[in-house]
Amino acid sequence: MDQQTRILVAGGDTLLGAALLRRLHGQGYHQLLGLPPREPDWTDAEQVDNFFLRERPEYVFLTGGPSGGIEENRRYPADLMVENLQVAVNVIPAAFRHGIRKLLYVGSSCCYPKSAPQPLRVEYLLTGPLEPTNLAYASAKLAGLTLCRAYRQQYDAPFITTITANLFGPDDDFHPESGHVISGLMRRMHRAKVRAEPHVVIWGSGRPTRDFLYVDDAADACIFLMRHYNSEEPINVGSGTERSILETARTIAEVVGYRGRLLCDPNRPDGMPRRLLDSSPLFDLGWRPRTDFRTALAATYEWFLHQQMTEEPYVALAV
Ligand code: GFB
Repeated sequence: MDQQTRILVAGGDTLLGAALLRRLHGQGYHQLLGLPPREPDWTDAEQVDNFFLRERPEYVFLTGGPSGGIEENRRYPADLMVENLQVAVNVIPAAFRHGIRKLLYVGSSCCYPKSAPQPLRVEYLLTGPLEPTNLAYASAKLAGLTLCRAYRQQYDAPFITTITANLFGPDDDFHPESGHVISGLMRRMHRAKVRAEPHVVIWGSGRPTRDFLYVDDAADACIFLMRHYNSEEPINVGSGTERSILETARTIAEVVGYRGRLLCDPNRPDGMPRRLLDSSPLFDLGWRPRTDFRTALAATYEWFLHQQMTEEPYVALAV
């Protein structure tokens, strides 16, 4: 992959896709194809095929398909599953038919069985039942991982796959209900600070743990793997660190400057009890995340505040 290579980020409007475009651009890659909003609809097979025919991408990062936090997964499992399946079955075969040089498919840590040993190693995939709160979404992502492996086995296709930890950062969905835990809590704490509210509710028991990775680091890892990894085994992309939701909420409160109480709501689901990726295979290749957690949270909050100022006044008022 050199700076003249024709690169496609299929899903440039997703959290990770947007970060990939930022990092690739920053590293001097000029031939970035189909930048949002000129992306085709990746769920539409004809649009996808025409795009590959017209734009002739050589390298493809496949980050497309919708995702959301635990509540979004509870409300819209069918939509999440269908659209992620459609994106996979459109883009992966099209990439093969059009003879691309390499494809990287991005899976999710929710693909691991609920009760798998920790830290999660790729050999634990498909060894047990999934966490029910994200069964549909995770099944679609597992289908994408399996399809890439099938193309490698049958056609020796140059397709690799990653499993990313819980990502956060600029361009995340900060909606208080549909967002992932960091963006959702950051927004609710900001609102509570502005309104001087005495407490903020943390969903669930606060005890589950997650492996949080700043999205710019995740994007750098994907670029690194595109250059240096070529195996049919998926590879984990995580921070190497596990934090409880309550501990995470406290750090977000410090970054936001919210001094009220944090109350757990056990009526909301916890999701998977623990989720720490074993990222040692990636670290052994020579890659490490660069951004410490608090710095990443501060950068995310700064981005959020900037969005608040530039959004339409009525949206900003709703914090
Ligand atoms: O990241 P998250 O939404 O889902 O929630 P998963 C992680 C944990 O944080 C759960 C708790 O225990 C939630 O109950 N939590 C506390 C909150 N407060 C909040 C809040 O305000 N918002 C949210 N969202 N959670 C996601 C999947 O699973 O993992 C995605 O939903 C994706 O599809 C991602 O796969 C990697 O971490 O359980």
